[in-house]
Amino acid sequence: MPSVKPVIQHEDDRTGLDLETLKRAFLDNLFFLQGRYPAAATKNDLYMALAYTIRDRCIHRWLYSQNAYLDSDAKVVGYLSAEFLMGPHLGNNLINLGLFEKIEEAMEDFGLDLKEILDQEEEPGLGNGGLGRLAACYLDSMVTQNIPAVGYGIRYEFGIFDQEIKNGWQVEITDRWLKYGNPWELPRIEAAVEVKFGGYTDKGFDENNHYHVNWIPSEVVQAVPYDTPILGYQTNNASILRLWKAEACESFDFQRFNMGNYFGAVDDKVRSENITKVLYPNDSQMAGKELRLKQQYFFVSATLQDVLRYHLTLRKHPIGLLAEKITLQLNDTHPAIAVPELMRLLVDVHAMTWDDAWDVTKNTFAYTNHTLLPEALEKWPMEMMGRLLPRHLEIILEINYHFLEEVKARFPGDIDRLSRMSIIDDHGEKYIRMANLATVGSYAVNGVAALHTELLTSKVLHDFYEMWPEKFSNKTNGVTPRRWVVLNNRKLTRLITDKIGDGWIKDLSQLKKLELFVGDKKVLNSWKEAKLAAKKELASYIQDHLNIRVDVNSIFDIQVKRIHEYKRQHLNVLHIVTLYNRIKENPGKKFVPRTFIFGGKAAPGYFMAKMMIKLINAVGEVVNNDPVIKDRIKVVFLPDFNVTNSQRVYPAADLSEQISMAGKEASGTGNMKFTMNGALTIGTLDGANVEIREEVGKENFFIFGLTVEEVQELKNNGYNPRSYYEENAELRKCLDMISSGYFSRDEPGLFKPLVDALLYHDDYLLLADYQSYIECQDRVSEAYKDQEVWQKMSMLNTARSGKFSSDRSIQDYNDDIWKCKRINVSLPEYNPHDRTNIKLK
Ligand code: 26Q
Repeated sequence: MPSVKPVIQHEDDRTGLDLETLKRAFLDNLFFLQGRYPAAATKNDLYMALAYTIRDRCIHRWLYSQNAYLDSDAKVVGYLSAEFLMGPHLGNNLINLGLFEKIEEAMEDFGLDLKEILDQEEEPGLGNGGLGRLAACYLDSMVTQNIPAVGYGIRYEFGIFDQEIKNGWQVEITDRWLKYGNPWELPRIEAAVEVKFGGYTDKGFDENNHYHVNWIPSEVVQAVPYDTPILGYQTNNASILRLWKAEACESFDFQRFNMGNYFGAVDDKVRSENITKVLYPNDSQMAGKELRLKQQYFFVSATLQDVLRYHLTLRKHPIGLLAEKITLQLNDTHPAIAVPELMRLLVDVHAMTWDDAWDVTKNTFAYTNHTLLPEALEKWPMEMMGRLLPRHLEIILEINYHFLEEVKARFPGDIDRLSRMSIIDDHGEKYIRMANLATVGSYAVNGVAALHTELLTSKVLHDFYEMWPEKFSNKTNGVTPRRWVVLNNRKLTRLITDKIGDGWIKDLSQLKKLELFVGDKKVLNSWKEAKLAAKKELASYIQDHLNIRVDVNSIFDIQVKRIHEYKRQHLNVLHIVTLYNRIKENPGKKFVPRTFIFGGKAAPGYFMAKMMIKLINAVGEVVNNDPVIKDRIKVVFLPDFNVTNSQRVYPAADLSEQISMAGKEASGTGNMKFTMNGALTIGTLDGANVEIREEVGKENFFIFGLTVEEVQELKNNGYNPRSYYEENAELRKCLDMISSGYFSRDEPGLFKPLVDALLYHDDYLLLADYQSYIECQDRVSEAYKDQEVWQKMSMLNTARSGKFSSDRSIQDYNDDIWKCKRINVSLPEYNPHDRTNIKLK
């Protein structure tokens, strides 16, 4: 790198936004924080230096925002989530600060490529998929809309595993995201709190003759908060994500050490730290692991202590005012143990009466449900709860007692209803039903898409809906256009801004203005160019990483999401095999070429999902190398689908696969990212697909398959998958080939269990939806032939995607549930000699 000319300092190095200031700050950080001369800097040094440069600007905004929150005394949202799938911070912060282009230029001046530096960042993969990513999008939108908010979660040392593909199979590799350090977080050792586990409760009367329960734990663990500043787009407001790490209470148990039990002492330390070691890699499946319950209670207890300290000590409010000043949103039932924990704190620690405490508690929490799958609804064995959290079990039983009294009064004599609504499931081994607990303990309950909420209130939580209809509402999910369009699709962003200005980035409904241009051939052509450019980038990534050559003029047909039977990646495979057979039978016929792209992780213990990955790769191996196919079909499995990798996928898609069995996908959010980036959707009437179709117009959406009602009817009448197999020759041929080893020559019986599951159970109705899917795909290919019409449809998809901004979702949450006042944060110039404008309370 060339040396920089000395410049006269007129801006503060840590907060200034001029090109020269930023360059100077970058070099200073490289020298003083990384200890490097530019000539010796590694890529990681360059990344760290730039990250610290940007972090300073984040911290500036965050400290002033905190101050503004305290001054205004406004109601604050705590967003409680066991997962935050943030993705890389640097690029996103550059976008939100409006510095992306300037930093690109600064790096260019040094002879550096910003892209390469951005690629250095190891993303914090602290989530499984949709639910975790939703929490991240919601933080972005809450901050952007100046709603005072804090995200609370767990600082897993190992996030979601990295996926490698070996011989077509998924292999899991430990995610060591902290290996090179994390420049975005600030540990707050002094704000650590203690979390208790186990032991027993002691009951009696205190000196004032008040009944009092004392919990004597058998284990105490430290919770240390790590804070990451979160910026909004074009606002001075900044917030934090506070993640808790478990540490041993004392770094060493000296008593044991003195008694000569060195290993016993170290054991305790290891046991404590285990609590936040690893994220459970399950989605849509409940695994009743004790450590998982410990994780949940650990972060919830630390969070509530933190919240109460803020409320009582920092803001000096009376405890009874908690619900007016703070609202706690539960991201699914994972943090639902917060309900009895708050009761415990109010009654046992703050000496409130049960009734007063219950009043505060049920007005503090709001609960979002993300699933209808019965196997995914959380329930914990009562025995385990009693052993780990004896006081909480007592409180849960008391909550349940009072609640069932209320039900009895409302519905006298309805024994079945009592048993359905009870927080305790006592059919055999007793369980705590966390969804029931969360519903009873919250003032608002919502589903994540219109159809999902409809099914929630009419089925899964119907009894609760009958009791408290006013508690329930729908809040359709959304995704942040800052990361999912502005950052990951620079070309499209420039094109859109060129035509309609940049107001759409903060108000996505303004994309509607694009409709004015659908008749403009020049614009349509630029639209096509932007898509083609993104396809070329993805194609070269595929070439470089997987050594597969794909045709950028083919339809990029993409299904990226967790691998699960209900999401039906294997239905997509049946389409591929169908096309393969058609070409083989008629090699000379004209055919619209397709590139099938898959990505996604399977839960490590989910045998069938792992088999589906192997099947995709096995079919790819045959199809990609068959000379008769002549490159007309390619199948690509992108390994290690995560936020980073996904960002080059959405912009490149022509077709978005959203093909879950109707009634199973609560919402989906990938579907929204594709739509914003101009992909057309082939989808069932499931989750938010219903609303996407409504918005973009049914003529711009490829719909197929059974509806929720038809699924129900078919199942009620005794579904027989074999009859579809027998009656459909094309389908039969596909299944026979897979089953008999056509795609697994070395191991002919390999896929038989997968095909048998379809022939004998087919819980997700692939065979019933096959014909409708194939016909719909034929319409897609036909439509793609007329590129002008296709580009118009693509543009209309983007133009009409405004509803799916997480800004709209957050507005809905705030208007109907949280009712927080927005705060205007001013950002006085930081002056190191005059800090009187920062009050430390
Ligand atoms: C539960 C117990 C023990 C271990 C793990 C879990 C666990 C972890 C993660 C259960 C579920 C999840 C994640 C669920 C999830 O991502 N659901 C998705 O949420 C999205 C956001 O609302 C929706 O769009 C998707 O439809 C839904 O599947």
